[in-house]
Amino acid sequence: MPDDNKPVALIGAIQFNLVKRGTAVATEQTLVIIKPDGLVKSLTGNILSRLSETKLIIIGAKIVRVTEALAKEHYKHLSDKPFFGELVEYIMGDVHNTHRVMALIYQGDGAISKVREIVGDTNPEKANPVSIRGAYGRITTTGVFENVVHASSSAEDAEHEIKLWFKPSEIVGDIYPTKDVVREKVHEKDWA
Ligand code: IDP
Ligand code: MG
Repeated sequence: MPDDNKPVALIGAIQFNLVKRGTAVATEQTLVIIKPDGLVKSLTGNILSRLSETKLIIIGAKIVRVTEALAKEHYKHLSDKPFFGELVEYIMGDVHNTHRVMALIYQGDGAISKVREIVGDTNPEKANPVSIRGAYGRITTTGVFENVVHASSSAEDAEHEIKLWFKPSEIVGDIYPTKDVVREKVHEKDWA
């Protein structure tokens, strides 16, 4: 019996798997962020359940307090937009008075498009009503799309975003090349 999930080819860093009807689908990783509105609306469990329909696996997950620097880097492709300032405040949690987001990495065949499909269109009013954004997103009076979740939109974006949000040690598995670094005089909190 052939194993459908057995890797059949390695092309560069991308591993292709044989899936039914012989189609090649890349094993991908994608970054998902449950934005502050998703957390304050108590949608975390619902969103995770919806995403579990993909049968992808979670290889990293954490609650993050988003700094201004992280927010600006994450949305740097929109820095010339009139809503950029409000977008940064939104992802930092200033708008919803909660300074938390949940960041997750999903992995599996076609992960990027599978997650985007369930997440829905950027504009919550144009998104499929049964998608997460279509069901729970809204447009604010000032025009920002409060769309509950972020999901990477390409393999290039996913790699950049995963490296921005996660350290190698926070991810189960080796997804990108790493290097050993020795850091001296690093001050961090430990349990007292
Ligand atoms: P995406 O989140 O679907 O990948 P991007 O274009 O990368 O869409 O935009 C990032 C975020 O910026 C969106 O999720 C949304 O919150 C906000 N946004 C994008 N375009 C607009 C817009 O035209 N008006 C208001 N907010 C927007
Ligand atoms: Mg995007």
